[in-house]
Order: sequence, then structure tokens, then C-alpha cells
Amino acid sequence: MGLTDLTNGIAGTFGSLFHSVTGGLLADDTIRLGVTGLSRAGKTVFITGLVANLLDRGRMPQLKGAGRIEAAFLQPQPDDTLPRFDYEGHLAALTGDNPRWPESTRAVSELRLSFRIRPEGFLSGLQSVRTLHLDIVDYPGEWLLDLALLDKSYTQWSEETFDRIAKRSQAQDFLALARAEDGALRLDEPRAQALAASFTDYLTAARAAGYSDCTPGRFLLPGELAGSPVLTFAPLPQPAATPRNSLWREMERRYEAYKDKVVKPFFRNHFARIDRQVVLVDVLGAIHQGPRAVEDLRRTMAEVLAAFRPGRNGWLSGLLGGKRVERILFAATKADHLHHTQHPALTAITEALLRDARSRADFAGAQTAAMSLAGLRATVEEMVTRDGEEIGAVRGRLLSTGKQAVMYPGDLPRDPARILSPAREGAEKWLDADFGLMGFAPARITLQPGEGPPHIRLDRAAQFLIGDRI
Ligand SMILES: Nc1nc2c(ncn2[C@@H]2O[C@H](COP(=O)(O)OP(=O)(O)OP(=O)(O)O)[C@@H](O)[C@H]2O)c(=O)[nH]1
Ligand SMILES: [Mg+2]
Repeated sequence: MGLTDLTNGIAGTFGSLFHSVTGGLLADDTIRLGVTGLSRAGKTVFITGLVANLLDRGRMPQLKGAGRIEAAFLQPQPDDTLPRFDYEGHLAALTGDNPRWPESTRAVSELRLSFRIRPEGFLSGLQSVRTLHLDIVDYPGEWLLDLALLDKSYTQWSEETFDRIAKRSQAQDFLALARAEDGALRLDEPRAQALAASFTDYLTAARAAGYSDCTPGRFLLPGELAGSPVLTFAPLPQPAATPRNSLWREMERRYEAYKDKVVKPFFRNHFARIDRQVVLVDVLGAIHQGPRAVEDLRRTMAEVLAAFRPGRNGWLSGLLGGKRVERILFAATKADHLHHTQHPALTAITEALLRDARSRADFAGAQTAAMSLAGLRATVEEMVTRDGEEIGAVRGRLLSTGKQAVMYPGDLPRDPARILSPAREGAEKWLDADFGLMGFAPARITLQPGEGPPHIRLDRAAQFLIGDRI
């Protein structure tokens, strides 16, 4: 190595050092964190609990870099046209004098939490305090299901929908109406509206009955699109001829407009910009409802998570252009219904339930993890004696009566197959057990200074999601 090489090498080293120092000074770091899950999965409670515990970190021992955070504060979000996540309103509901669960939200919203972080290590004297923004985006998991529509023509979508809902009691009124319709006749707007209304009624009833495959997603959450043509369509059997201006042709056109004007903008404006993702799943709720609900949840989640394997969808992979979600956390929510000794079983069932989808996401290069958590812990643990045996239970205040009650929901099997196999095989009931669940109300709490509301594993979740950047 000659002298010039040597000096070049040294200059190079100093150059990159200088660069990293000034880089730290100039550019603020931003993580865009998506939080999703099907309706009632626990998104609002999770975000509220997470933000409260990131602002006051007394209950976050597993967040390794917490000691370096000098300050955490809420700031105006970067997107001016998105509704802000109503953190203060939801926190007031959960921790007020008369604590209650927040209202259902069912739309996209955003919140920016910023940290001032002290540098550590041998460069700490050179680097000044840096800022990390955490932009949290809450959006319904049902919207990801709409991705599957992009690959389907109106004819395909109609056929598949009819196949899927043919046997469901909630769909019979709509099916009768749709079968009586002649799509070849000229469009009559009141008839189109009646079909769309009946299809929406079916979706609403199906969701209430515990089905999770209720798409198109925006039919249940129309917002400002209510009554517009993009939401005034329904599946129809294809008639032999489909002349111009026929009902069938117009339905097809509106279905395509839904894809172009509703589905694609969501993926382009929100989904494509997400760096890290939390997928919340109410596994306990489905187990409580029975094998059919578990199987339905498994199939729906596989479809939801297809969005994280963009290679399967040409349009989406073109949009992302190689950008990938870096980390995905799959979390079973409401784990405070179980004594902690049962949490490993719940996590194992969640992993098995999402197995197809998880390996896909892994394949796409994302780092994944699964855990059981509670955004707000509404219970305390208690040992009870049953048939002469000590078992771990939980105690809390019942939603229904306001009275204290002790609950033991049943023995979750260590082997997930004992839950998933009967579900796949279409069993009506669990063979050897019932999994009871009680609805608990949030407990009244008095917080010490520096402490957020009680939770389960929000610190581990935060460590996985943002720990490497703190
Ligand atoms: N015990 C307990 N219950 C919870 C927890 N998180 C959510 N829940 C229950 O689940 C319900 C739904 O939670 P949300 O956070 O509103 O769910 P979401 O996913 O935002 O629901 P939508 O806004 O309707 O899509 C709550 O009303 C509670 O009854 C938790 O950590 N512990
Ligand atoms: Mg919500």
C-alpha cells in the first residue's frame, strides 16, 4: 500500500465519520408504524396503551433504550388530510373516573409521537441529541382484504361470492333478490340501489354473526362515500348477453371504479409507506365462539396477510418497487383474560393459526415475531382451587353487572393442533372443553408519576417494533 492509499484511507474514514455526525444533526429519523386487525381486534386500545406507556415509561422495563429517551411528546402529524387518532379521548375513556372501553373507530387515523434521544457510546460527545418520529397509522384489516379484488374481474368476484355465501342464513334475502334479477335489462337505478342495500345488509349481519370475510371493506364503513356509485353495486349472476347500459354492465363498471378510486388510493397513500406493522388478532374471542369462528379467522387472516407478500400481486409489487415492511408483529390481544401461565399456549395457537401467512411474510424478507399482549390490563391474577387443584385465574369487574368476578376460561391446550384441527375439519363444538370468556370493564386506576396504564407486554412489543432505532 503506497502513501497516497494510506492518506486516502484515512480521509475516507474521517469523511464517513463526519458524514454520520452531520447526518445525525440534519435528518430526523421517522418510523411509520401500521396498526391493523379485523374489527374489534383491539387496535384502538393497543395504540392508546402503547402511546401512554411510551410517554410515561415507568412500566416499560423491556424497552431497552428507554433510558436514552430524554423526552417523548405528541406533535402535529405529517399528513394534513388524515383524521388524527383521538388519543386524548380514548385515554380519557379508559382511565377516567368511570372507566369504559373506547367507541368503535373503523376508519384510518394517524398520530405522531416524537422522541428526543441522547446518543451513547464513544461518539456521544460529537453527536447532539437526535429526534425520532413515530407515526402510528391505525387502519381496518378489512381494507387489506380488498387487495384480492384487484386480481379479480367482476364476473370472477360475483361467482366466488355466491359460492361462499350460498349456505349462510344471513345471505338468503340477498341471494333471492339477486337471482330474480335479469342483469341484461337496462339499468334501473332504484333496482341497483336495492341490490346494493340488500348486499350491505347481508354483510352487516354476517359480521355480527362472527364472519370475518366481509368484503368489499368499505361497504361496512362508507364514511363520505355513502350513497355514491362506487358503493352502489353487488354481485350478480352473469346473463347470456350483457348489452351496453344493462344493469350487469353498470355493476361491472362500478366494481372497477371501486378498485380504482377506493382500493388503490388506500394502498398507494397509506399502505405503501408503512415501515413496520402490528397485526392484532382476537384469537381468544374466536376460540370462545367455537371451531367455525377459528377456521373463518384463519382463512381471513391468510387473505389479509397476503398484502405482505407483494410478489403475488403484480399491481402492488409495482407500487412498492422493492420497498418492504421491515418488521411485522403478530399479537393475540386481550391476554389479560388469561393467567400468565397460559400465555405461551395462546401465543403458540396464534403462531399456528397464522402459519401460512407468516412464512409468506418471512419469505418477503420481513422480520416477524408473535406474542400475547393486552393494551390495557383489566384484571389481576388470582389462584383458585378447583377439584383440589390450584389453578391460575384472573379477577376483574364484569361489564354486564359491574361486580367483581373470578374467571378461569378453560385449559388452553399446549398443542395448537387440538384447536386448529377440529376447526379445519368443520367441527361444530370443541370436543373436550368449553372456553368461557367474561367481558371485563377497565379497572379504576390511580397512576403514579412517570407510569403509564397497566398492560401486558407492550414493552416487548415496543422493543421489537422500534427498539433498534432508539
Ligand atoms: N380485557 C381486555 N379487553 C380488551 C383489550 N383490548 C380490547 N379489548 C376489548 O375489545 C374491544 C375492542 O377493542 P378496540 O380497541 O376498540 O378494537 P378496534 O380493533 O379498535 O375495533 P374497531 O375500531 O371497531 O375496529 C374493547 O371494547 C374491549 O372490550 C384489552 O387489552 N383487555
Ligand atoms: Mg378502533
